[in-house]
Amino acid sequence: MSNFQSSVVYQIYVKSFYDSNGDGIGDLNGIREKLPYLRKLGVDDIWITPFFPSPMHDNGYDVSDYTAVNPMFGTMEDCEALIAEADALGMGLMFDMVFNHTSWDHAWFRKALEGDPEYMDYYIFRDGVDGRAPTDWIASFGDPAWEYVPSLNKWYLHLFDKSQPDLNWENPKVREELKNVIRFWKAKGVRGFRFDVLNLISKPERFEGEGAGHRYCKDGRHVHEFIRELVADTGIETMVTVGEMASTTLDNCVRYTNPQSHELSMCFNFHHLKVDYKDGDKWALMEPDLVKLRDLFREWQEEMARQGGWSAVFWCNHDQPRIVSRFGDEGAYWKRSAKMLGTFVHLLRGTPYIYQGEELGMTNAHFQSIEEYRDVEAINYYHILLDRGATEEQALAVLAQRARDNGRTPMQWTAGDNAGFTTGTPWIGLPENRAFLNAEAEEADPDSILHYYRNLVQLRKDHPIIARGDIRFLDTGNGKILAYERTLEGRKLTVVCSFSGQPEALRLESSPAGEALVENFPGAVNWETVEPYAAFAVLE
Ligand code: TEU
Ligand code: CA
Repeated sequence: MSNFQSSVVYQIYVKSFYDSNGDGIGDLNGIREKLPYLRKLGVDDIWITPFFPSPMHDNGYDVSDYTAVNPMFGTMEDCEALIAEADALGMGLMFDMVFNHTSWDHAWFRKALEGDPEYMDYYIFRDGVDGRAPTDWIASFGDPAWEYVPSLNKWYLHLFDKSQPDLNWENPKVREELKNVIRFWKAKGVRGFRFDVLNLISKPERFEGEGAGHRYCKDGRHVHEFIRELVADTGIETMVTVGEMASTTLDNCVRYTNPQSHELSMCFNFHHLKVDYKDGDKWALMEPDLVKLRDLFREWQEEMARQGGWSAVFWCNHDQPRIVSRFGDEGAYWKRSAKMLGTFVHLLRGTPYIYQGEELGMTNAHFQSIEEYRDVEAINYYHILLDRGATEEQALAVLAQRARDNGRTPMQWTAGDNAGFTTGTPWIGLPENRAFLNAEAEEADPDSILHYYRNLVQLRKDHPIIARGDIRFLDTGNGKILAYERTLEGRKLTVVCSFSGQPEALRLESSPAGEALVENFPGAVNWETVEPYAAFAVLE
């Protein structure tokens, strides 16, 4: 049992967490000031999104210097102090390594644009075909995935924004440069790393085909070899490492995370967060398919356990809308549904991640105009939807549910101006519910989502069955009720979660006896009729 298998990780989107100097932008010293809050929540590790120098076209996921601190977020001294203070409180920091691509402002890419052949080979430059791009690939943010450089008469690949040229991992010099970045931050005392879109780094031998470019690059031909080499040569196998794996497969995730592979501690996959994508299209709305959600969790949880893999389990991050708005309820059942969603994830097999504000039940942004949006992906797709014939109202209705900005509004600390996030003007707006939805108010309310999340984190430490137990999903006779059982050394934990806003009939093969280990409201336990958004777990 490695530490990370009984840990809980908290994700901080640095730009929106807490602003310590009144410029409207979250920063490293803001995180330092809130370490006691995180300590009280009980989390073990803290993943901080990139705070390295960047032109911020993709809010820091476009890095121009991997071993420095963006002055917008603070200084290297602030960073070193943050590492030391977190460590003194028993929490480890995980920094976010964006190794699939750099910013076009990175010195390596500037030299490539000057025609330096050594640095052109750090990236993926190709000749066009009959004056056109090498392939008709589309990047994740909706643009063509190749950008033409007239001075070189070449095209470069970018699976994301054109300001994010993909690195050529086939080049051993690139791999060595990135290992040096890991060595630099490891020497500073971080406890682990999150690797951005790590399963896209190994590109195909030939570039062909059309459509979403990442489809041709995911889980590429050398990806496992490259990860093993990076881990071995930097000695990070004993650290906490998590790979973000876009559109990956179960077999690959077993390979990425089974200790015998000597690759990563765990990985994120996103299939469960696409059950409300109509025909697989993020920008086409559909009610969540809960039967598909159950089947995905059943397959991934049971197979990862059977094959010795390890998953990061989560609902939210800085790319996703807020889960209580997505799979829960913002109205009468706001508090109860937020607690249900937390219960479902925190009692699963795997390492749970809490995204900033999730522990408060923070909701989507409810922006009313395109001017309120900040994210390159959302703004691109707003115009793409209009080009496809949507009205402004229709396009805004899609963004209101799908834009990544929904997860990037400032953390709500108090009921005061800007929810206590900043004394300045926040870089992005906030929803109206901060009057009651804030850490200070929830600290004072023993029945709050915050107190409930603290208890969920503590349960993992008190009951080994949660961290170490096997898992089996149960047939509930009802597609809106998800249930599973954890077993360890003769003990059994039965977890029942209703994703429905109505009372629902439950038909389990047996009705466990025993007291509720946790329930999201008094009297939630009922083995015949489950109340709206009820969640409970019974330990025998
Ligand atoms: O995200 C990659 C990724 O899969 C998301 O962009 C996702 O595909 C998209 O948001 C769903 O519509 C990582 C980072 O988490 C993200 O913030 C960056 O924009 C992206 O990589 C490029 O670095
Ligand atoms: Ca600031």
